[in-house]
Parts: sequence; C-alpha cells; structure tokens
Amino acid sequence: MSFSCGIIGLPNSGKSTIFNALTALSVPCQPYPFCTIDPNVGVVPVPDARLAGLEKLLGPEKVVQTTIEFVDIAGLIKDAHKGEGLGNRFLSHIRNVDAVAHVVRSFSSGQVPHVYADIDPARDMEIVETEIIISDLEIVEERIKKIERLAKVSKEKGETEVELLLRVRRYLEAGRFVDTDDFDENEKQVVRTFGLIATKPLFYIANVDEDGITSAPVGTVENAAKKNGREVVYICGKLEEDLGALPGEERASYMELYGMKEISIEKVIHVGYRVLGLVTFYTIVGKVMRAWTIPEGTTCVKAAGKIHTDMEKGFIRAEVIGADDFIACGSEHTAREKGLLRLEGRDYIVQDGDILHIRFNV
Ligand SMILES: Nc1nc2c(ncn2[C@@H]2O[C@H](COP(=O)(O)OP(=O)(O)O)[C@@H](O)[C@H]2O)c(=O)[nH]1
Ligand SMILES: [Mg+2]
Repeated sequence: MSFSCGIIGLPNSGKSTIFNALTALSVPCQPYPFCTIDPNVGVVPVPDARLAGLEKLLGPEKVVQTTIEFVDIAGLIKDAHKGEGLGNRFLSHIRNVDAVAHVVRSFSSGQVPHVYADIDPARDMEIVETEIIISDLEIVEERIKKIERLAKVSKEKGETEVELLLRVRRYLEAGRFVDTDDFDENEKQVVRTFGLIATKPLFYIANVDEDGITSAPVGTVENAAKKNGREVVYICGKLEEDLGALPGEERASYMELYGMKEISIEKVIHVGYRVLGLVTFYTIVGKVMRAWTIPEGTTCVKAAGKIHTDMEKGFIRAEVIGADDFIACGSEHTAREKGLLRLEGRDYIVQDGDILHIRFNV
C-alpha cells in the first residue's frame, strides 16, 4: 500500500487543479485496489531517475514504480468549525493520511474569485491551520470525555491515553501543530490512532501565476513556512493541469516553449516523499524490476518482509549495491570486480537507492 498525502487549503486555492495535474501521471489501477475508492483519491507513481537509469541498462520486461496516494478534499474557510462553508466534517477523509500538502493561493487571476477578496498567503495559511487545530481539538475533547465515561471498565489503558491526549491538547490550545518529536515511539503509535491532522508532517504548495511569479509580496509564503520549519514547492497548478492533459509530444514542445526542464508537479511528489521520511530500494527478480518504499531507518530484514513475509522469516543475508554505483559500473560483473557488491546482515539499515538481493531459506 502507498503512503498517502492529503491536500488542504481554502476554496479556489487550486487544490483540485493540482490534484488533477498529479493524477494525470496516474498509474493503471489494477495492482492498486485503493486508487478506485473514489474520484478524490489518486495513486501516483513516484518519478525516479535511478529506476529509469537501471531500466535503460538492464532492459527488464516489467518495471514497477513505487507510488504515493493523494487525497483531494473540499476547502476550509474561516469558522468552518461553526458550520461556515461546508463545515469541517469532511476532514474525516484525510484523518488517516501520512502527510498534508497545504495549497496556498498565490496566483492573481481576476477571473477566479478569492474567498477573502485579496491575495494574502500568510493570512490564508493561518486561517486553514487554525481550522485544522480547532477541529482536532474537538476530537481530543470528545475522546477524553469518552474515556472518562469508560474509565470504570478499563482504568489503566484509559489513563495513559488521557495523559497523551492532554499533552497533545496543550499544543493545540497554544494554536500550534503537535511536535511529534516530543513523543517516544510507543507514544507516537498511540497518538497516530487519534487521527489528528495537526500531528502530521505538512508542506506548502504555493500556487503561483503562469509566468511563475507569485502575485503575493515576494517571500511571504517562504517566510511563513520558515517560521514553522516547513518546505515550500512553487508551481502553477493551471499550467501543470494543462500539461498533464497533453499527449507526450505536444507536451514536450509546450514545455520547450515555456523553458521548462521538468514537469514541476513532480516536485510535489518528491517533497511529499521527503517530508514523509521515506527511502526507496530496488529489487531485480527474474525479468521484473521494482522500486519499494520504506521509512528511513528500516532494517534489511524488515525491508525483506515488505517484499514477502517468507523473506523476512527465512532471511539469511542480502547482497547490496547502490543503484548509482551499479549504473556507473554498467554491469554486475564490473561492480563485483570493483568490490562494490556487499553482503549485509539482518540489522543493516537500508539506504536510499540500494539494490537488494535477498537470500533466504524457504
Ligand atoms: N490563473 C490560474 N488559475 C488557477 C490556477 N490554479 C487553479 N486555477 C483556477 O482556479 C479555479 C479554482 O481551482 P480549483 O482547483 O477548483 O480550486 P479548489 O477549490 O482549491 O479545489 C479554477 O477555475 C482553476 O482553473 C493557477 O495556477 N493559475
Ligand atoms: Mg476542489
């Protein structure tokens, strides 16, 4: 299953436009049953230059990219928690995602009304995040009440949970997202079950004008993001959506016209991937070459388990080589001669770009 990213923002900030641009890169649904749940969920392949390099070198029959899932929801407006606009209940659609992309309107276009008349990214960011925090607070309060009601049944479990809820509440009451680094691994696992959006990593997508220039005062998004230690991706959603709809060749000439080297929407995927703390490893088995996604810091034996539970159970060791080294050598033979192929044990921490060949007992 893919890691997932929810898209939030004010109405008319360009969320659906960006979602469409992302899903224009979409993968065939068949191996990913989750991408058909509803039209607002899209499974998108992660563009990967290393995988492309390996493919060129080895010419496998089949290449499977790793994927990331995006979820598009309605826009939040000020006082959504009091029922303004569409309210805030629809946030339930993104309570289980792994990260959040906050689309911030930075394009002017007179044809597209802004909910608050003028273009002011810092204000918009604040409105949306405040509504998220209030909505999360509602959930925390409800949960505390519920546990107190059940306290007679299971006191001990309830106590640790309430303690964590109170710690989380302190951040929210201070008007902040929750710093999950203040929780240990076990605590994090419990906190995750609360489904709070303010506990997820967040990055900004500044949706800028066609000429690539933000109509907002230069640096507003950047400054607001820096204050929170967050990343910003600048793209023009409209342009990306139009590009995505074009057939390959036309797309190429259009990109040349605009002096574009890459489809910028790919940056969204890459930053999402980085914010999630993910790394990619590769397997080449028979004629199938495949990219896999794991969290940073995953051991070799756990990575093997991602491929197949039998590989984890019967794990002996792994032959490992970095994809870049492999590509530079041009063949397995040369890589062996140069001593770049290593043997690693179960506790080896898999590095981004590793090609793994797992040896295991059946
Ligand atoms: N000029 C311009 N218009 C955009 C851009 N992104 C979105 N729009 C337009 O803004 C309107 C609202 O976009 P939409 O994606 O539906 O916003 P959402 O409400 O956040 O989902 C649509 O008419 C889009 O075509 C952009 O980068 N530039
Ligand atoms: Mg929309």
